[in-house]
Amino acid sequence: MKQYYIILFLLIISISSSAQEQLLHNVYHRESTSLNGMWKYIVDPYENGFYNYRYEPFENQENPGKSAFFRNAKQESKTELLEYNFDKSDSMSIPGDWNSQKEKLYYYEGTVWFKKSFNYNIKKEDNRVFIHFGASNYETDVYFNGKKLGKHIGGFTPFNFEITHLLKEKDNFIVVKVDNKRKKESVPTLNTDWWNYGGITRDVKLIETASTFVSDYFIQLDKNDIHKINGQIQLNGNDISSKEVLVKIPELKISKTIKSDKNGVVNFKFSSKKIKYWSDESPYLYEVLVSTNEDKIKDKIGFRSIKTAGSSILLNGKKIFLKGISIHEESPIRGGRGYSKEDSKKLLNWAKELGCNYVRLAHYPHNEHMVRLADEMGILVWEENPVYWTISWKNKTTYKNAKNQLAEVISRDKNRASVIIWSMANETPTSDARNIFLTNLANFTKKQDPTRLISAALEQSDYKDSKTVRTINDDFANVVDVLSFNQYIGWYDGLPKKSEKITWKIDQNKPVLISEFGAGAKKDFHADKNTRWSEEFQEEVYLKTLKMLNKIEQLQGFSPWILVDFKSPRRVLPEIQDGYNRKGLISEKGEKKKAFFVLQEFYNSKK
Ligand code: GCB
Repeated sequence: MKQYYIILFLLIISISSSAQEQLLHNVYHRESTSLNGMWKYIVDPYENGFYNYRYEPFENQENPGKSAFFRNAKQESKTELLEYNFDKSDSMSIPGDWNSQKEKLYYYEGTVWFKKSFNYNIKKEDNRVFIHFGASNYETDVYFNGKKLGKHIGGFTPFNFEITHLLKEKDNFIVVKVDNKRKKESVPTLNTDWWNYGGITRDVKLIETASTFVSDYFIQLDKNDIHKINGQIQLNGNDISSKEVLVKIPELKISKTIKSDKNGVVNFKFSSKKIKYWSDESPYLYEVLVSTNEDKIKDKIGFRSIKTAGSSILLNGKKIFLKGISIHEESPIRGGRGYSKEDSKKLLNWAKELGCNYVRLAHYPHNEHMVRLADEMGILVWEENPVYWTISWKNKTTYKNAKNQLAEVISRDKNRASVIIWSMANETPTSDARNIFLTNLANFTKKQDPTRLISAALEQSDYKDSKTVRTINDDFANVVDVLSFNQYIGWYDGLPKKSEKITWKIDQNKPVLISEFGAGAKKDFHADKNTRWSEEFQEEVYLKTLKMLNKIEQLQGFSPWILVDFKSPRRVLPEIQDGYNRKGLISEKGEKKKAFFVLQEFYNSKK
């Protein structure tokens, strides 16, 4: 008999949004069935599936979860009035944004309804089944077999719902409403410099678990003792108290059975003098197994420490210079939103070829393949919350939303050794309200994950009245562990030679990481180094900027803007931009520009 379990435990490590259930960790190593493939869709710009003709939602207290399109309605009699039919509608590929799949939806921002049908045979009678979305942009309402499961807000983080109690063997159907309308109070807000790809943009899976199972764990090196591994495990189900949980790291000869507390939580500390530490030079991953009598989950986890000391960044106690590049999540293979392992591999291979040991994943959480591959390839990672430019700093719902998106990415990636920095925001104008907002986010992050560093891409300004000295004058600089800022001298700010005159006076005794610099260039447009948009101009900006920034005493790394040209509706200059931000070192067709080799040489010669 299938059972309906109410999830009632305290959320200790990862916190999911109020609207949906606790996130299942490590979905790529669980028993699962992919729902990727062709999904039916209905474009609904006026949201007739959601609101009646008085613009009142069909869904209300008497009718929770009701909408006009929530059923997989079929015309059953000649007289029935039905004004939609999923099965006769067009299909598109999921995962995948609608803008790059359907020409008519290229600029579309609004609601699209999706439907997928499937049969399912449960593997064991008391097992449970969840539906898991890697991401969907931006607001997502999920209905299953005619019942609403819940809603998720945020375009770049995972969410899941339990469907055990509604699942049948035949003819299940899932209906999903996805709305990517930009809104002032959203995170991000109305204005960004990237394409607002809509749709179910990452993998969709059914995950089958035992009735009580290991839903989450956080296993990392102790921040202050590199011979200790700390862990916390969370069980989920109605039999979570005093349960025996076995944790094994076979290669370290660790194997220990520990009993859970009444909340289904297991805490442990292991000591070992034999740990091979994960690093960019030697990205060693250990097989870690967590099991109960009914459940077993496996992961590959690297152990490393990351700290700052004065202006240094220390990886496993050793100073490291971060040779990085910024990356947007666009597919270098198909164009549009990236989601696959192949997309990630191509991007990270280019970063490696450039000489990078570090990437900034801008400006929102990228898909899980990216960080898992970074773990394998030995690439350090900066992950970022989409608090970008202007946000409604005083709006409580906006804060809750930003915090929830951050909680979800921390929950997903907390066991990835590659991830060393959580970035709170990008280029946000200073004000009291903004400082409070970001400081609260930073405090929350430290609580969720005390093992990693906090940063944000800040802005620079003139030092006092000087026209040639620059500084960072921002109260949030006191909160971050790593002081990062974007600067565009030579592009938005004068011509390349301006950087010869600029010096930097940075008073904070913290590591400085330049989160952005760059210039636009159209691949194969050649001219002299003073001609905008030429590869030579971009090359000159790189040469001059690297020289200027390299003199900053606290400098510990760079992530120039950006690896590949990317789509942005702000970039409309015909024959040059044609809808692309051209600051890539590589064109969208995969061709390297001259500046690629300047940075490559710099990184190859940098110790
Ligand atoms: C920035 C932003 C980035 C833009 C870039 C640009 O400072 O952080 O999102 O794309 O400048 O190209 O203007």
